[in-house]
Amino acid sequence: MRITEMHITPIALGDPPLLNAAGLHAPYCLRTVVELRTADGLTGLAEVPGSAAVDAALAAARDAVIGADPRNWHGLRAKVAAQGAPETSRARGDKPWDGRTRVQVFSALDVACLDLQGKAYGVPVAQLLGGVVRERVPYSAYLFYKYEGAGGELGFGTDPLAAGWAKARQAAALDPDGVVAQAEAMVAEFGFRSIKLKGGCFEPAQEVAAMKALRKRFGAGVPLRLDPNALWSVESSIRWGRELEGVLEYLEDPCRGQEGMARVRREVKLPLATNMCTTSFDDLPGSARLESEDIILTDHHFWGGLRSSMELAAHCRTFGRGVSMHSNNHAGISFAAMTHLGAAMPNLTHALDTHYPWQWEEIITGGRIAIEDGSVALPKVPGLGVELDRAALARAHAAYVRCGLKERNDEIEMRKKVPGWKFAATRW
Ligand code: GKR
Ligand code: MG
Repeated sequence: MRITEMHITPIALGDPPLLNAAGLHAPYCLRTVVELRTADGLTGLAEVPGSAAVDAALAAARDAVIGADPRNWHGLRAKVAAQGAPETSRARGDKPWDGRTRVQVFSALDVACLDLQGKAYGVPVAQLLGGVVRERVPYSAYLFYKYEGAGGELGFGTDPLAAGWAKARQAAALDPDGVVAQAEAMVAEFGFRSIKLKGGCFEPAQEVAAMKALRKRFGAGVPLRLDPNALWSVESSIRWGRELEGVLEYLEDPCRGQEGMARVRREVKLPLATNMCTTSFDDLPGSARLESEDIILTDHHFWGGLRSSMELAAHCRTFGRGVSMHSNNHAGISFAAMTHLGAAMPNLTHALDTHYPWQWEEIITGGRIAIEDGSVALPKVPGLGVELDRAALARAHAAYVRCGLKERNDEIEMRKKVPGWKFAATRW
């Protein structure tokens, strides 16, 4: 089995004006679709967060990929790794998302090769990851503070005919009442059984009030999480973390760095989760030594693929960490890959994050993947279980060309609303 073609297609999908620690989501989120074709006519798919830099890094790996056997992951991985210096966690940057590119190349190739292998052997990817431990994978409602309006061609406009969750997705949510209304609509539509709020947007007091309002509305049976994306100082994290004891199932990245997180963890009786202080294998010795978190949120796009995420899960088992999953905006190929990983991870301790409800377009055949009772059914067909809708892919690529965005920059978008706004690595 030999890979004979590699196709890299940047796409843009509509995204509402969601607020976060680094500013405001643009009307489009960028993704890149990778297709690997073999001489015997199979196609393996993957999707990664899009940027011109990621696309260039993928293109640079093409020579190593063409001619490779997708069944020999170690061989292909080593060939690509030999093309450049290893990328450590320092290259991640201080934004909520991960700025590295090579980990995403490994991720795209790992997922597409697994899709090819699954198709060749006639088994779902989850089986190649060690077997299916759950047929349905639980996800969490992911709430955002937001301005009114939708994204994409609509920009900040709204569709007056929208109803149900589509209508709620356009509504503003800027205070505790708005957050609770958003949660009610999202939970009613998708049946989520746990709720996360993206924080780091307003003063801690306001975000803590929103969590308490959610608790009051949904009760202790619905686990809650708050993620200020490390915008709080260690002192604020201790002060506001104590306020949230007994309210949250976990507090995610209240402050920056493993030392800071470890201090907060000693002072506050609340589990801490991270996708910011322990983000790659070179962070693991520090995590074990300092005990910086209770739960590590893997993300196959940033940990180098599904197989690497399984390696991380083994570390979590050894060092007594819970494991769950981080997300960014994504489409159906990533959603399928996340679901296979969630289905195969024996020690998954919490429902996974997903931004999927915020998007409405799709690039796979059959349209949007169904989230029911807060979970997604593992596809029972060979590989990832998704195929490209060529017309939809072409539309999403045309949107990429038209929108002119080449990387995610929430600061620029935020300045359109709040002139002069600047990202601060620690704000409160
Ligand atoms: O989509 O705005 C967002 C989030 O802030 C995202 O970029 C983060 O990476 O979801 C993420 C997180 O859990 O930190
Ligand atoms: Mg996070």
